[in-house]
Amino acid sequence: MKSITKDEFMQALETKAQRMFGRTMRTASKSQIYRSVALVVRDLVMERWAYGRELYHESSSRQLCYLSMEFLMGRALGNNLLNLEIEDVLQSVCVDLEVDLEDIRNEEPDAGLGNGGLGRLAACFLDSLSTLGLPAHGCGIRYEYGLFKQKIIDGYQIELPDSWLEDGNVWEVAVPEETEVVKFGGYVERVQQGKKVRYKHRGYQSVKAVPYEVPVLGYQSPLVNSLRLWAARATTHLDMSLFGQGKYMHALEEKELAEVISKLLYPEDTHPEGKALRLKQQYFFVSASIQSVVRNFKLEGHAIHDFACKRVIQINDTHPALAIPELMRILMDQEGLGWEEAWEITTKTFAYTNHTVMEEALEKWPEQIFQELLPRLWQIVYEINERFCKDLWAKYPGDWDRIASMAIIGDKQVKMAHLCIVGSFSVNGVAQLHASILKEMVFNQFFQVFPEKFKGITNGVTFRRFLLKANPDLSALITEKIGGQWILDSVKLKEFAAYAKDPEVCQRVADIRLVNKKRLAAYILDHNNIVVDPHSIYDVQIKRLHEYKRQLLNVFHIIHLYNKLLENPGLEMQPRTFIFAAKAAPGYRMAKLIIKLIHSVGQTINSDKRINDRLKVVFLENYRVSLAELIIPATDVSEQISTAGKEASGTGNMKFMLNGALTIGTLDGANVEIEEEVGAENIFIFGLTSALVNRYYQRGDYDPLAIYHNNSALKQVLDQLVNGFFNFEQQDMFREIYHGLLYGNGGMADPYFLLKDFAEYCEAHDRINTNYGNSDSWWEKSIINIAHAGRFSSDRTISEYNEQIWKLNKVAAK
Ligand code: 26V
Repeated sequence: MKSITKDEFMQALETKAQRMFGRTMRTASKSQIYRSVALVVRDLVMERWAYGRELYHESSSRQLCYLSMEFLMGRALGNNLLNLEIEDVLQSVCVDLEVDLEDIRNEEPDAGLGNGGLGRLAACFLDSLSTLGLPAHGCGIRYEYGLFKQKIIDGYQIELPDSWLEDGNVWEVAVPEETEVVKFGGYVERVQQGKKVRYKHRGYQSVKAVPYEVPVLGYQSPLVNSLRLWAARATTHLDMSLFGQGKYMHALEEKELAEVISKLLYPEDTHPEGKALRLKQQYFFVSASIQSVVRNFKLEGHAIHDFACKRVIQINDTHPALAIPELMRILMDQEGLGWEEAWEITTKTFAYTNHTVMEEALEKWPEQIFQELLPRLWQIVYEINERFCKDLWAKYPGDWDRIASMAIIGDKQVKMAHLCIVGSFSVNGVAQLHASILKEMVFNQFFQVFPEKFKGITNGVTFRRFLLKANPDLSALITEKIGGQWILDSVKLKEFAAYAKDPEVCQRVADIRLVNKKRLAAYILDHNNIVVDPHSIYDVQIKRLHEYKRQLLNVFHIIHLYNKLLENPGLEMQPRTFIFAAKAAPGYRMAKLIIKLIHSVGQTINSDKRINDRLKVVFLENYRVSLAELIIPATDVSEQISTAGKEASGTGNMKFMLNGALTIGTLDGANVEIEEEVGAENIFIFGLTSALVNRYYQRGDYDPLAIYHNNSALKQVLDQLVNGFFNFEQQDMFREIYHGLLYGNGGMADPYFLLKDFAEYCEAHDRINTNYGNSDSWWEKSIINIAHAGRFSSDRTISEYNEQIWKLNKVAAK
């Protein structure tokens, strides 16, 4: 592959700055330098893309379309530099120019088109697909505003718009000639044509879907896949003659109404109401994607009957579920197929991944909204349901309860997960435990009918972004010791385990960590004005704020440590820095209150001179991919403490392990498999198992109040929530938390078992404290974690999806 020398890069950079901004490198602003650098890199990316696209089109392989409402891509510059293998070139250019490469990188806004794990997983998958040479493209929405920017004011979360496209996006290319039209509303006319019945959609409103493509490079791979993001545009141009008639404003409003569809990413709220626009978004991107997949398929000259041999479509959770009836519509209404054949093709095309067992997150759409917005799809879903219920009736005659609970339409709602299971040939969970829970509990009735569809494929993360790029010094050390093959063959990392007892290597891992910790300390000082000690244990919990993830349990332990230090100032304890970063959904009151509590506790502890800086609490605002890349390499202890059975997989847990952090966690999601890999002595496991959690739910005999009365340390912590300890002026501020745990706020008390797990959690932390004191064994454990992270590479995950579901052929270089 063609590369670029330092002199060529420098020359290209000067030319870009002159032509784009009328500046030399000496007079260009930071933002202009970033954009000039990005444009030079972009030229190289485009060359690869052109060539990679040819490979894609010439390949006779089946192609994958990965449909997702979210792609949490983060920044592109560093990743592209890495995949082009020109980081060193740019680094030396920067030295000559006397600019800091880090400063330049920080000019790029994150592409934050996702809420959390589900969106980031989609981004890791794209990386691995290109790296493995598998022909695929992602399809999603080009949100003008990504997930909100979080500001913390007086301990409260404030949401600001994330206008990430404001200064343009050098990494995308608009392809207006491949625009599709999406139709909403109206009614369906049944037309008899000879023997055939045709359905004509009439009186609809149409919206244009304009694709923007982003190249996805792989590591040492000639294939460049694409991410296609659809933007909504009004179909009619503004008619200036309306201006004279006083109708101009009305026309403007219509235009706005169409374009609002791709305006913003919905945060995943606890409150599902008022979300008709979200259904619109779903159909918008799904319809455009399926239309374009069928169009390109036909352009290749295939017969429609072969569709499922040549295409496979993965749906990322139920959000793109409308793709199933949409393909049915196209096959029947446009291609003229009958129901049976269309259904056969459809059910051989789709595969569905479930990402959560949380009841409130399983999507259901009110019948009426569905019917009004998508009249033709409603008919099709209705028919799918009728036929499915008929089949169930044949299998379970008279078992109405079972049929009612499995139906796709029921209680005046469309149950999207049921539609996905019935309309796909594959249903997968994202970790082994999660897959078992789907089979044995959440979707058990479906498992009994379609056992062959169910699979478990454990998530993974891209090692290129989260180790090679985020932690270059550790990567270099690993490569020095075992060679560079681990970058593409992650299982090779195991060879690093041979160095777990090597004092020199342990010391170097420790030194690298310290440098990363100092870098984070500087960021914390800069952003939070808090001084933290890089020699303290950095104990980190960064993820969306949810009650089931139990940030609150973490806070309780911190308060407990603080109480112990106050009681016994001579206590032997490693200095600790507890670091949080988390966004709460704007409508999720309890989550926001927990953020406030973290700040109040932090304020009290950080300013208490008595504890002599042995404890610090830091909340970093605006959690996002680029911030994760800074925090993870600096982490000693990774908090993965969800209520067992609730976290489908987790992927942060993998990123931390890969960077040598030790996990304190429950037997939940992929933590179970992390323990399998590293062994019980190299992870700090505590708490209820998911089986025990379920037993409590079933029996209804959980009694948090009894635990409160029996554990004086815990009682003290809980009482401090309501006695003004952390907020003297407003003593009742945190009463809702206290009340919910002891008596329940309307529902079950302490439904996530914080009180039950508290004692064991504290004991696990005590073990961490002792272990960190004995530094040899700490670094040995750390190295063992790194060495056994290979299983959690998204390359392994993608290989499994490909073997078990997609069956794509690797594209070879010419
Ligand atoms: C959404 C909601 C919305 C309403 C309130 C409760 C609730 C709970 C969870 C969710 C998450 C929806 C899907 C999701 O993001 N799942 C995450 O997917 C990751 C990738 O598979 C996985 O690692 C995480 O464990 C899982 O939470």
